[in-house]
Amino acid sequence: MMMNIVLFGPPGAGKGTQSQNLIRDLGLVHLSTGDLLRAQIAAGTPLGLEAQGLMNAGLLVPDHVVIGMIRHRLEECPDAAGFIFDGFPRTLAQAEALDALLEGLGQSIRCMISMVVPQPELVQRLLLRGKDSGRADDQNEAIIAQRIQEYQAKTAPVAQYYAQQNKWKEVDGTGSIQEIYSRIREAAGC
Ligand code: B4P
Repeated sequence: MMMNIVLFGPPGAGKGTQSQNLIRDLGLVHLSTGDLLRAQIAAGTPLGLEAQGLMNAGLLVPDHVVIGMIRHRLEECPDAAGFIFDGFPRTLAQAEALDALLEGLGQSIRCMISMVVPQPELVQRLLLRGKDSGRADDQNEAIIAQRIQEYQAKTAPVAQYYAQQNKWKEVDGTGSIQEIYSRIREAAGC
């Protein structure tokens, strides 16, 4: 059985950061829709062009775009020991689509780890990253606020979806990266 973990939290919660630790230690495949979208933008594909304006404005990209990308990556990795889903699912439609895709493979989500970080710290972390990441969506406080608002309106309800399946686990996302990582491993039981 694959070990499939969803890392969940608002922008800047540390999903990408902690994903790196999990893939290093557990040999899982990292599936970050943010990274996949940025790769499409860098390659100048039609999909990337469609996504770029939305991302730079702090808005979510349409469900069908990200679901298609995830389907493609799952098909590319039939022998994976499991996946870390980072930044996906971000809407209820995406969560349902992910369950259906995994069911088609005879697999399921083991747990969803929700990282909790107070809003002022999120803003601070993202502005700090924006200084050298070159990410347009990290450089402006109004765009960061828009991303957090989008998260609260569309993404936060996804936690309830996993809670109903008894798969939702909450961890404190503040402190050192190593401390948070230990909390995640404990919550996931791995
Ligand atoms: P993402 O790339 O997923 O961006 P993110 O949420 O900002 O990144 P992440 O949460 O991984 O960053 P991290 O906390 O690790 O999405 C970008 C955009 O793509 C979205 O706004 C949307 O437009 C689009 N998109 C992506 N997926 C989508 C989907 N499924 N549906 C629709 N649209 C989608 O890191 C933040 C910073 O904090 C880093 O600098 C890090 O070093 C720092 N940090 C981490 N842990 C820390 C700690 N413990 N202490 C201090 N700093 C820490």
